[in-house]
Amino acid sequence: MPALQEVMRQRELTPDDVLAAAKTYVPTGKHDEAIIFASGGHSGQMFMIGVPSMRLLRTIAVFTPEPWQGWGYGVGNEILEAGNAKDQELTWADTHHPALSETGGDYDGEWCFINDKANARVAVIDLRDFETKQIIKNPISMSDHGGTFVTPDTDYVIEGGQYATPLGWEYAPMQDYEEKYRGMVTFWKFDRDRGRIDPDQSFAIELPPYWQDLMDAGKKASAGWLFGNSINTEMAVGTLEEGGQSFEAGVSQRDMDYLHVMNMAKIIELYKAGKHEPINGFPVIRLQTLIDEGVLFFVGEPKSPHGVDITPDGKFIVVSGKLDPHVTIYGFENIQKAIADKKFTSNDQYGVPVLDFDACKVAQVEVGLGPLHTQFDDKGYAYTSLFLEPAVARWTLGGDFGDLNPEPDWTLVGKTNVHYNVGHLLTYGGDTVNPKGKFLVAMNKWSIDRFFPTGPLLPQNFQLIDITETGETMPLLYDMPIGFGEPHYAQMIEASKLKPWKVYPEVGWNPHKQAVDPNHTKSGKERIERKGDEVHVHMTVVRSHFAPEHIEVNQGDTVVWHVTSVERAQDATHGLAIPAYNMNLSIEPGEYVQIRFVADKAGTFPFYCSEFCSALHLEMMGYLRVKPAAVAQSQ
Ligand code: RUQ
Ligand code: CUA
Repeated sequence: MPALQEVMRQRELTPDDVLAAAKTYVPTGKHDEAIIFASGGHSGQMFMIGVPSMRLLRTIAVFTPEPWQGWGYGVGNEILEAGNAKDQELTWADTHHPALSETGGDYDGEWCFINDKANARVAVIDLRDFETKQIIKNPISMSDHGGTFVTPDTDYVIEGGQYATPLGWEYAPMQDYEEKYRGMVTFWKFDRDRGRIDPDQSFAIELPPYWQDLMDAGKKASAGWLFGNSINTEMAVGTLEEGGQSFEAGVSQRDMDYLHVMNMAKIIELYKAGKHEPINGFPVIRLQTLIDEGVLFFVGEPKSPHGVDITPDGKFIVVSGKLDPHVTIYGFENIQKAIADKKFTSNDQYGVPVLDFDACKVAQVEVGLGPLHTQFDDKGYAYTSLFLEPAVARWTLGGDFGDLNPEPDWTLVGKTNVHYNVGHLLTYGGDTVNPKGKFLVAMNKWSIDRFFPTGPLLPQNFQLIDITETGETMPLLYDMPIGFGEPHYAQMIEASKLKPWKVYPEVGWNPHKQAVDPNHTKSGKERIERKGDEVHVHMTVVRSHFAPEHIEVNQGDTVVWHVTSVERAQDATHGLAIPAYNMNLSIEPGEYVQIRFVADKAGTFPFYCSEFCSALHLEMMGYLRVKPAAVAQSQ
């Protein structure tokens, strides 16, 4: 193809570049085969990204008000407020780990959960309309990190803590650290029929004040168990000001921290049997109860561990120690046997039995510097991110699964350099019982020279890597700048597993109830009704007008504005921007929304449609007139 050769010459592209482009290019009108749901880091949102094109498809507003989606500007406010920390309003979050809902250990494409590390909150997103339906503030913790992770059928959403505080986060001096500070894991019961977490069936467990880090729920062979990492088993309290050690130094002194092994099925039974006490009104199973009932064990893990990832068959637990060049692989059967044989080397200072490391360990693979997280594929490979190199390592899982002394075929196969400082990585379904292989994305924290410099603050870099071939070959295909927050984890699902609505199922649909709302307005029935101090506006929207267009109220009236889109055409979204009252709605085809506010500012306020919906979009407007109280009274 002479034209192709000419373009390659002019743009200085190598054959490998052109091959990478051909593997990722998605022509107009065609869709991506997979979708990434990425945490949005400090943006507090989630991002949907198409693969292999790496095009950003949309942001999902979660913890942060977002005007385009009308989130927190009249609608969604109660959901956001439910996440307040006591009386403090929160308008951002540090989202870390999205968790797609699972059935039988595989993504089912129905729900997504995500945590806020900064304030220990969890959100529920419905994947029919990609809207946040619920935000929950953890009643006993101000910090989480090991969340969200789901059990194989999404019965529970797991939220593990991070920085220890007294449970309920009341004041306690650092001298009281060992006695008063505690860690936790919270088990949020998910009610799939209602599409909500049910706080009344949820509970937490009290843990020693080690900083619990990532978690992963057992699956298949290990279903019913939960595994979690910890750092700061030193219980360093940070003595820099007294001439001692910083947290950085104090927290990384020991060579081993503790892998937490939790018998989740039994812990749930303890909760159901009432073996808990309330803290801040929330049921907590005490540490002593966990010890007495034999449902919590520790195993040493080297060194300042970060990721804990369970193999697709559920038989092995892979732990990466940030300061150890190996990944350590524990066998679930080995752990069970060590528990049954009481192979404890000691108890920790709170009395938790510590299992013999060598009895639980199956293998260690030297993967390289700064291993963090591991994902899997369909060929028996595991992939570990190496923050310090920075690279992605591919290694083989020991062949004979289930053998307590497998042949030493846990081996490093190859590495691909990434740019730069990779944190999490993800493969296609890479944390499920059914990983697909094919693509891997390195979620790089630094981009340095990869893009045009956007000032001193640079985007992160998602790098798409082709993992279809076996052996050492793992070519880099594409760089995607992420200039809107620092994503931590992400998951990739087949696009065909998602069943999004193209328009809301019926006119008058209330997305918060996922049902037709009795208050919706039918065409021809638009009206304004006064009920005491409340003025109810029953409005419809359709290209390109509001009905009614004139709304006159008295200063001090409460306006209850019911807006129904009678549109049935895909993508015929309207907005409703109300100046001075800081409101903007996104009214999608068929949607019913209700806003309520006190008309405390007198004046003339042109409201208008804020989505370019038609040729006469500018004409889609109306007037809200708020008559001053003095004038209204004199009439
Ligand atoms: S993590 S720092 Cu998932 Cu590696 Cu939050
Ligand atoms: Cu409706 Cu613009």
